[in-house]
Amino acid sequence: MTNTQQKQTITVAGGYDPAVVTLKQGVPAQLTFDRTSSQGCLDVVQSTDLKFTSDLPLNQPQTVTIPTDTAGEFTYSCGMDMFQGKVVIK
Ligand SMILES: [Cu+2]
Repeated sequence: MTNTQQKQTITVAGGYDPAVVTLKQGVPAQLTFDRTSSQGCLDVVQSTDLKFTSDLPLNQPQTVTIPTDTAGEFTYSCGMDMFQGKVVIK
């Protein structure tokens, strides 16, 4: 991993895989959500903690940039907060 950028792809298919992503503090980060199944109600992903929201059309990976200034554990979820994933920044 370089110190200039970090990227992680999360597969969305009846949940989030991997469910926990660990990122380095202070290094710009992008998460790409790849929704590969119409299962569940995962067509929106959102995070109040990480300040993003994105529609997830089937089989069209969507990339969001997230802040990594603050260390800690942050959650994101589907539009109805039924499925959750976690980002750990340290
Ligand atoms: Cu939901």
